[in-house]
Amino acid sequence: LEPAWAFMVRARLPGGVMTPSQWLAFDKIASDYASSGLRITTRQTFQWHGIIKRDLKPTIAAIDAALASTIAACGDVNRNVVCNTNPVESKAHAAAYAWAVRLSEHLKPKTRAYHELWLDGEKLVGAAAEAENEPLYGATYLPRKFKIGVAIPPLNDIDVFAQDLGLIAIVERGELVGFDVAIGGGMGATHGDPTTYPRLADVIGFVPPERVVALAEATIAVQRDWGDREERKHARFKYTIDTRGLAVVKAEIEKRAGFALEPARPFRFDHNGDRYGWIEGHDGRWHLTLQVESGRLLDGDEARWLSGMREIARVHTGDIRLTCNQNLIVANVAAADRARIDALVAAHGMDGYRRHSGIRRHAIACVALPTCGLAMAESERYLPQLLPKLEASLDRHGLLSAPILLRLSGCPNGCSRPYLGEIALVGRAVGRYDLRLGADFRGQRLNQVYRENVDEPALLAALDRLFARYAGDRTPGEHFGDFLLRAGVLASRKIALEVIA
Ligand code: SRM
Ligand code: SF4
Repeated sequence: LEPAWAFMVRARLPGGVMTPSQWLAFDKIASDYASSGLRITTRQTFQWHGIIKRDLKPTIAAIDAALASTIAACGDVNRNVVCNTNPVESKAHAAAYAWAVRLSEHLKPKTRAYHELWLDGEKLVGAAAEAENEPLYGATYLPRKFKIGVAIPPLNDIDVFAQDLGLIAIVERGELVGFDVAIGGGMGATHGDPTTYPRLADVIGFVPPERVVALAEATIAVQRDWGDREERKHARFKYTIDTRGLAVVKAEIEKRAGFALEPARPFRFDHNGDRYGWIEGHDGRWHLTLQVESGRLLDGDEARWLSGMREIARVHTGDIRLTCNQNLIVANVAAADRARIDALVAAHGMDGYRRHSGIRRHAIACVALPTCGLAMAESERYLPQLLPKLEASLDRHGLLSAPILLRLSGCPNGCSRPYLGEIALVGRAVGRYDLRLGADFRGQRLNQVYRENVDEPALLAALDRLFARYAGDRTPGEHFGDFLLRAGVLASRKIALEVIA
């Protein structure tokens, strides 16, 4: 007899887009096999927790039957390709999303072992097994995970500078003309080990769309061959770049791709959050963004997400999108159907975003305890306790509606991209966090440690004092992170946007 081992299963869902029938299939997996509903991740996909070992195969088969997969959602390969969820600015969104899907498909491992193991595919033996060929990843795959994201300015809702390979869509006269290429982003670090650190990607040039797949392949091949295979903590692409030098890595990518990058084109991001409520698209269809605290979809006292979204998916004719801020969008709704969707949202208490404070609207937290084996402190379960205390403090200073980016991570791996929070708590031990401050509102500047290893009373007291100063001394429209630098509370930092010729 073996213990009832429980697992986490993660789907690959490029760009976070799914049909209502896929939603219903994923929801059924949650009720049939998982312990805690559906969980939207910071990379636009779903996780299911608490899947008992004997249910792994039926769970993965059900995901496959819903025309999705778990392959490359984890592992030392290219992960879920994230893509801006902006459905409104122009047709360029559809074009950028199509490239994200193409990259995801092209860079997927080609092995048939996944089918053999999980989907009762034909067992590969003899010559068939020997003929298995992994053209990009080879026999030993990558030294470490690799992440690609596509952003469409002015929205940086995927945190493009946190990606190993960030692609910034350049749109001219409504058409996608190509992508600025940013390399070497990554969040993970280890407490007390200065050889590990969060790093923002550097912009190295521009590619037209038809070259982006070759560019991605060449970039991954450089990391495959040059990445550190001795020390796993030092194996991400960001360290390869810092060890070899940005210009050397750029030249090697160009050599392998067989073309030179063009000079980067100008772009500007406004913010890296989501836009809640209804927005009309360029084609007259409507898109409703709802805020899901920590991305956890359950039937709770205040919001009944599973029941509510089930009812919406049964009548909805458009699609549903997940965001990298752990939220969801009921997308492509005809004007005539808006009232029906609104009624279902209100009936199930899913319209909390309307009442949320500025900081609550911009808060994300990683999973951490109880399921994450690497957690040092609470994160998702702490957020609902912390927010009311921060809100009370902000309210005292007349700042309840001030938009402030808050990010919580239970350890320095940085799954909520905490180093890009204007305020961030990074777990050290149960009840203790590093308080980091001073990122910008656009995902272009890392924050800094303000207080190390503090408990809740200490971090609340420190923040209360800073909120008081911010309330009194901020300039119109000035964000909290920018204020802290201007006021000299933190050392000034450059915006990470190095462009090399
Ligand atoms: Fe993560 C490991 C959860 C996004 C950096 N991450 C983990 C594991 C699998 C723990 C483990 O290895 O045992 C966590 C599972 C917890 C659980 O119980 O579910 C976990 N990571 C998550 C998710 C679910 C956080 C969330 O609350 O949404 C996100 C799933 C994304 C997805 O759908 O693929 C998630 N992880 C991220 C991000 C953010 C991003 O990609 O935009 C990062 C920072 C970006 C980066 O990669 O640099 C991130 N996760 C890590 C790391 C540190 C990697 C490093 O370079 O050092 C680890 C640890 C590791 O890989 O060894 C990690
Ligand atoms: Fe777990 Fe750390 Fe990632 Fe949070 S940041 S989910 S605690 S690995």
